[in-house]
Amino acid sequence: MENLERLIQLLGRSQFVSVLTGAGVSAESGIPTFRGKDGLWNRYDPTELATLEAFEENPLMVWKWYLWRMRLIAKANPNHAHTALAEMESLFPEFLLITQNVDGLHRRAGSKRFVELHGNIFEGKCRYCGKRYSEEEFSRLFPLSDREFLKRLTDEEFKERVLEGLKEEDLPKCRWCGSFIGPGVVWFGESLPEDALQRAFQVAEKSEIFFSVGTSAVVQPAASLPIVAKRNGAVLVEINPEETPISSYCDFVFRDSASKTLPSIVSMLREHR
Ligand code: BV8
Ligand code: ZN
Repeated sequence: MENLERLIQLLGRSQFVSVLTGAGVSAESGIPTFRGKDGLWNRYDPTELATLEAFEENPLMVWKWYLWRMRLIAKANPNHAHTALAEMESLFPEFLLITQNVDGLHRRAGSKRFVELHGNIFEGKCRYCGKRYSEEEFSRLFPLSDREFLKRLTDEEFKERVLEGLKEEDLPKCRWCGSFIGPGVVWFGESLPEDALQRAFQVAEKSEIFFSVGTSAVVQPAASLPIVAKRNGAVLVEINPEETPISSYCDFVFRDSASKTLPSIVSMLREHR
């Protein structure tokens, strides 16, 4: 317990705090992590499927995988970790949430001060002419991708309509160049959104306390953020039930779930203030 006490003392004196989140934060909302054991398609390796090569090779298979994930996300709700982070941002003059997640749950939990390093799964992106499609535009162009529609589909209907019924000619085509539109996420081998990445590194350099929550800290360049923070004098905090490559650099390690640890940090901090 004294670990938590010490961290609360430090947080009480800090102006500038930032948090990096990964799939582990959404695990308890029922969204499978990348390297987790559950999930229908876990026999595929995301670094295989979440690539332009896979999409060019087999756009139908890639879209089926994404629609399967989008439906899980549409049916999911933010958990206590997301709500704690949304509260946390109002406790510090300078705060930024940097997420690798593409599920939009931080936004739904009420977070305002955040950047999405790897995009948003409900948006569309044409990799050939660069045209972007907002969630609203894209769900009109590709009704199967509509959050409300997906949410209502039973497993049976999803299997019929998508896994078995979806044909390549049903896939969304770009209004500008006619190519297949892909999901609005950053695939392996694709560069991250410049502004979000730049902001994330600037914040990592200035943070007094940097949290790494629910991430295996292997995917670059996001995984360098905790190290950059530490090198610039930040106190590094990891919240993850498992060991990661950055654990040994951390000043505080909470080997526990985010949905337990974050709410206790936030409630103790509120009392402390
Ligand atoms: C780029 C969107 C180049 C897609 C994602 C060799 C060495 C080093 C780097 C590379 C290399 N080969 C290739 C690279 C680069 C590559 C990379 O890092 N590969 C890794 C696999 C080695 N990176 C890229 O390709 C990036 N782009 O480098 O471009 C470039 C440069 C200039 C110009 C042009 C090109 C792009 C990376 C982004 C890829 N897209 N997502 C989609 O979602 O479909 S990454 C994907 O992984 C997700 O965004 C995810 O968030 C992210 C990281 O995974 P985690 O979030 O950490 O999730 P994971 O499952 O791994 O871990 C979950 C953790 O939670 C676990 O630790 C678990 O213990 C914990 N947990 C579980 N339950 C809980 C919990 N924690 C707390 N509470 C719980 N309840
Ligand atoms: Zn296009």
